[in-house]
Amino acid sequence: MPNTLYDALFSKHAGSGRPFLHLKDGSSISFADFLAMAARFAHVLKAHGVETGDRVAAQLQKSPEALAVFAACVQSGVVVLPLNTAYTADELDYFVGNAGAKLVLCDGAAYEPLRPVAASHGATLMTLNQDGSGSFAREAARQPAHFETVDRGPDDLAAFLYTSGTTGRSKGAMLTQDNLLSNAVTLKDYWGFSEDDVLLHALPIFHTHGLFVATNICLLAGSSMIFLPGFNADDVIANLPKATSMMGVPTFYTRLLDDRRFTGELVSHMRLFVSGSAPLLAETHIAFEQRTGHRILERYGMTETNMNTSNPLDGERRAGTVGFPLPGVELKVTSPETGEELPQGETGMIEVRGPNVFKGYWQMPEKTREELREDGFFITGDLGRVDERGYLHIVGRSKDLIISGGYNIYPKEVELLLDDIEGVLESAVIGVPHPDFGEGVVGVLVPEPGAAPDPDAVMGALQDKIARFKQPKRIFLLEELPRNAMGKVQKNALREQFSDCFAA
Ligand code: MCA
Ligand code: AMP
Repeated sequence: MPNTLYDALFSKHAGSGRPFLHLKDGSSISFADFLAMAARFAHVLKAHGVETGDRVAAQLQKSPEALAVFAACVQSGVVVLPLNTAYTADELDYFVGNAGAKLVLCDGAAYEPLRPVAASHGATLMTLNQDGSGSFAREAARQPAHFETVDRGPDDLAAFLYTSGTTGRSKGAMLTQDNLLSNAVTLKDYWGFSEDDVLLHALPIFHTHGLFVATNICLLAGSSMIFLPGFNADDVIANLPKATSMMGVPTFYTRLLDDRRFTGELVSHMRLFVSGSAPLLAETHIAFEQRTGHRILERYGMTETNMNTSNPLDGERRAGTVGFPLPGVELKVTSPETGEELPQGETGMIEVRGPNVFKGYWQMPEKTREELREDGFFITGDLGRVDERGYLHIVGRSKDLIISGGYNIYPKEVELLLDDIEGVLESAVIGVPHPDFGEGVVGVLVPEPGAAPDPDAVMGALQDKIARFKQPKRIFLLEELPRNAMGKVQKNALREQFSDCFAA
């Protein structure tokens, strides 16, 4: 039976003994073995009553098994909900409830905290550990290595990725099979991926970059991946000689440049370095070229749209730009006030349309209408301009968003929690330059009259509520927040005031 995404990414590798994943311990997993693992997982989903169109939430440490859960969901016609391993049980409670997940997969260490969460939403909870053990794996071991693929078409939902909003409430971006496939097809060609490629994969696999960009391109092209559990400079440097290409967030590249073992000689054989998810400073781009002779290829995307623009593979890769709209993607720059398209060269809101653009936010029609126009253009919240040679420059964001080490933090979500803490009258959360993460989160608090909140106690209060990467790395107390005549907090003034608090 046809299943658009499964057929394109997976089934064509049936029976292939070629290596797909090279693991840190030197072993590898072939395409055929990977597909067999996914098929066994698909049987377990079915055995637990997960049906076509149901949602499965997966908060898993990176492993071949975690990746096979994605494949199993696609093969079963199930919507997968990959979740950042840093999210707390409180955060999971919202995602599982909002998505109506039928099954939750977690690491053994998270089983106890997540038990009440799953129970309260009537979801089954099973474990799958990084070493491949756990209740889900145990059941899978008893299942056959073949699963009858469920019929799914291009417009059927494949994944929900949650993205926080400026109101502090996370929204489930609904991505169809074709959203994912069309983008992978475009990128594979645009970046020239083939069976000869070996991609060094050190990204997490619960976000677009590591899962849909890196992995789907490799599956489509038949490339293999050096599949590292995370970014660690020692492991990356040890494995680069075996790779042809690498994808990363800017922090990967600044960390490599900080390491004296990272030399031009080490990577002279490499074909391609790609950066995205956060702005790559022009100075990093230049330092990288000076050290290695390679120009990093920077591209721009979003959870809701997959990849929109890219610098070229052949042709000039311009530092400080994110390149051209990808084939099939329409891009315009509009007035944030009127929505009218602006003349070429002017700065405004970046809007995009194409097969890559998502279908809306799960059960949030109003939010969807605010950001996705009826004519199909998505209002990105990023401000940019297209230069005289057609390269897009991202010059800022109209949305109040911090990007730290490639992870997004919506200040409103953190401010709502800070405001609830005893002794805190109000708060402002800002991002300021950070030498490692690009931007670092800072919390500015105004105490209630007579109160003096202790920063350690404030941090303690956030501990179980939100992921560590969203928590302020520094807390400052002010008597009042700077406001403009309309009473709006002037975050620019705060960013200025605390701009060097992470200075190395
Ligand atoms: C870890 N910490 C962070 C971050 N990561 N804090 C802020 N921002 C972060 N990104 C915290 C840890 O909890 C720890 O806290 C402390 O910082 C130091 O951790 P460290 O060991 O240095 O971190 P790490 O484990 O080495 O991780 C850093 C990392 C990682 C490798 C840069 O964050 C990462 O893999 N980022 C990639 C994110 C990504 O894939 N984004 C793509 C999203 P403490 O010590 O206080 O406990 S998809 C997307 O954006 C779109 C679609 C796109 O265009 O791609
Ligand atoms: P997310 O919601 O996690 O998908 O993050 C998407 C946001 O990351 C975009 O709206 C941009 O603000 C930012 N982003 C992604 N790639 C780049 C890039 N190359 N340069 C600047 N910002 C980027």
